[in-house]
Parts: sequence; structure tokens; C-alpha cells
Amino acid sequence: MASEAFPSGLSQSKMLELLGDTRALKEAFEAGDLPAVAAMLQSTLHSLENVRLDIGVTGGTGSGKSTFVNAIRGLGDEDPTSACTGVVEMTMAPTPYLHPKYPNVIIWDLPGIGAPAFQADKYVQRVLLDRYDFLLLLTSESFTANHARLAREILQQGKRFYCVRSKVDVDIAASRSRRPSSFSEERVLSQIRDDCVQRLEAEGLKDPKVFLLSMFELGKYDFDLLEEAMVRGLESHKRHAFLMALPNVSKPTLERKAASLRKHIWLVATVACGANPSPVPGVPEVACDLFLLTHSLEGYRHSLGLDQHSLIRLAGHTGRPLHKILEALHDPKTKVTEALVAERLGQASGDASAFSQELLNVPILGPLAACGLSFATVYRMLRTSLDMAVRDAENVLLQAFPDNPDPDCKLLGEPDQGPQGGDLSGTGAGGGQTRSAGSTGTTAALEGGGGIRVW
Ligand SMILES: Nc1nc2c(ncn2[C@@H]2O[C@H](COP(=O)(O)OP(=O)(O)OP(=O)(O)O)[C@@H](O)[C@H]2O)c(=O)[nH]1
Ligand SMILES: [Mg+2]
Repeated sequence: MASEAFPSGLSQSKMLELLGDTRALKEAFEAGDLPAVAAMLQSTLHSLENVRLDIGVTGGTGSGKSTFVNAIRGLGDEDPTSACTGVVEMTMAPTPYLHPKYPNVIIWDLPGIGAPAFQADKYVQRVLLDRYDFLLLLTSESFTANHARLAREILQQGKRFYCVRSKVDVDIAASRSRRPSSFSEERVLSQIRDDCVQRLEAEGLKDPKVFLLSMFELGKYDFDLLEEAMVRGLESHKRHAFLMALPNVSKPTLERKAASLRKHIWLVATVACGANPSPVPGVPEVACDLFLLTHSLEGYRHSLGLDQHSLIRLAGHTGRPLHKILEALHDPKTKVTEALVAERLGQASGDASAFSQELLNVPILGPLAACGLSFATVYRMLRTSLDMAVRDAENVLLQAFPDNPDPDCKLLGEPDQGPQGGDLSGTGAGGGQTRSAGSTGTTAALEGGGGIRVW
């Protein structure tokens, strides 16, 4: 019954958490006053889509901070809006990078903490620690006293941070080629993890957690665990914003996005039916805001990487023909129009009256169902469209990476081959200083090895 139609997470307490539990809203809900409820929920929806999220990426000089800033935004290093990366010191001042699809999500590329005379207190003043919702603290080698000093300073200021050991692809490749008979990827990873934890503990940090990553294959290693931890640490609106902005690197990421979008369907449906509703051509008894619904369905496609731009980019970066990727789509339309939404509403209205009956059993939403078929039809249309988009997004991942043995792990990131990437001439911004990009010095070979970027 109702439990089949609605996600189990749609409990009264969850809804009230999202709404801020205002008495007026509760009363309007209980009275089944859809226009009043919708007017109040419009601002909730607006802030859900526009809440600002600032993420600081700090750590050792050359540890891959800028590469991460690009990869987490679904970009390689050569995009016009990418952060500069390279083998000489690149990032000298805190620099904000807006997410290309969600400009409310800002990733800050921070200067490295490598200097021998590093002073954590001065550094946090310089980078304005207060502005970040959370930080990532990167190293590509061992964690040092500087990392620990910075970590303590961040903790003192009440901020959340996550320790990341980058470039593990380099360590794995070195171990595989140098000790092939005894090579075990799991063992290499656990040695790195144990070493990182021990060093941080030796510097006085309690119970440190370290996530192992390769920026060239972002969906692999500990990215899923890191993503889960970062998501868990955010309050509801910021969590949603962050999830929407994440690159579609793996099935678990898609599932998390889908769950968050599903959780908010009732909110979109309420606003679409209660604020500015107009009759839908060809769908009797249904009135709603078609513009808002078009925007929402577009939003599903953008977040799940099914918009035209994302698909073309994916084809370009994986070398898969676009028509092959498009074959993976059950719904090949990459642009959502009001006519398409009206058509879907027509399909959903078929069994809307039975669905409306189910709605009556759902806490809070019950009275809204009594207002007519619109809410049930719109809710059902959104739910079906989202499910279809998620299936398409999963198929696109499989189609784009047919040879990947592990369907849960997709690759993201691209080696930088831009002007700075091969710049060993000592003329870069680092005052002529060059440094190794990886702990084993095999980066150049790996960079030529064709890392893959997902949109
Ligand atoms: N193999 C490998 N190379 C990486 C990885 N992350 C970054 N690199 C390379 O390491 C070099 C330095 O990366 P950047 O992203 O510029 O490092 P950064 O921390 O921003 O450096 P600064 O801003 O100068 O402190 C570049 O050549 C990157 O391509 C990774 O996970 N694996
Ligand atoms: Mg940098």
C-alpha cells in the first residue's frame, strides 16, 4: 500500500527536519491547504537548490590538490575553467572554483603547506578557515608534523576535515612492477593506510581516518568511503547540494544521488501543484506548474549526467562512439520540454486515483491527496521519471566502460597533458623548483597511460 509507493525514508520526522518544523506549516498541512503549504515550501525548495557549500582542499605542495579540485567537479586538467596543475608549485593563493553545473558549490584550491617554516596558525588566517564547510587534507607521501599541526588548528576552530593520501596508483604500479611475484594490491593499500594512521597518531591525533585515492581514477580505492563520510557530515540541504554536484563515477554515487532526489519528490510535487498551477493540456483534472516540473526533470538529467553536454563529453573522453552511449538510454531525449512533461503526466494520470487513495495513508501528505488528482499524478510522474533516469545513468556507465570488470567502480580524472603538465623546465610559478609528482617517480609513465574522465 502506501509503503510501496513511498520511500521508507519519507517519515513525518524526516519531512519536518527538512521543513524546520514550523507550526504554521504543520497547520496548513493538516488543513490540506495546498496553496498555503506550497507558498511556504517554495522557499525550502529554493534554498535546497541554492544553498552555498564551500569545500577547502589543502595539504602538501604537489600532493594533487588542484587535480582533485578538477576531478571532483568532473573536469580534467585542460578545461578552460580547470585549476592549474603540474609538476612545479602551482597554487599560491586560495582560489575558488565554481562547480560547472552547480555554481553554489565552490571548491577552494588552497596553497600547499610544504614550507619548512610552516606555521599552521598563520596559514589558517591566510586561507580564512571560517569560510569552509569542511576541508580535505591531502598528502601524496607520509603525513608530517605540518599536516598534524594544521589538523589540530582546524579541529580547534571546530571545522570538520578528512585526511586523504593521494597518488596511490603510483605506489601500486611501482609495487606491481618491482615485486610482481608477491604483489597484492590489498596489501599495498593496507600498508599505506596503516603507515598514515600511525604517523598521525604519533603526532598526537586521536583515532585518525585516512582515505586512499588516485585523482586519475577518482571512483576507485576509498572514494566511496570518503564520499559517504563527507555526505554524512553535512546538514540536510548542503548534503543534497553536495550529492547533486558529485561526479557520476560509480554506481554507489548514482544510488546516493537518486535517494536524495527521491526524498524530495513530495516537496517538488507540493510546490508544483500548489503554487501557480495551470491546467495541463490533454490531461483532465490535473493542474500544476509545468515550468517547475520541466526544470526538475532537467535537474535529474544534469545531476545524473544525462544532459547533452555531459554525454558528448563522456563520449569524447572515453573514446566510445556517442551513438553507442545513446543506445544505452531507454529515453534518448536529452532535452526536457513542457510537451514531454505533459505527455508523462498523461501517462501517470492513468492510475492516479488509486495512488491518491494510497496517499491518504501517508502521514502529513494524506490531506493533500484529498485535494484532487494533481498531487498524486505529479508525484507519480516525478517518481517514474527519476527511476527511468537512474536506470539510464547506470546503463550509460556500463556502456561507457564496457571493459571495466567492476561495475561499481568507474574511473574519473585525467592526466594533465596541458602546458604545465610536462613542464620540467623550471620556468613555472614555483620559482624554478621542480619536484617529483609521485612518490615513486613513475608519474610520467602513468600520465601517458590514458586515465579516464567521466562527466
Ligand atoms: N599518478 C598520479 N599523479 C597525480 C595524482 N594527483 C596529482 N597528480 C600529479 O601530480 C602533480 C601535481 O598535482 P597538482 O594537482 O598540481 O598538485 P597541487 O597539490 O595542486 O600542487 P601545488 O598547488 O603546487 O601545491 C601533477 O603532475 C598531477 O598530474 C594522482 O592521484 N596520481
Ligand atoms: Mg595546486
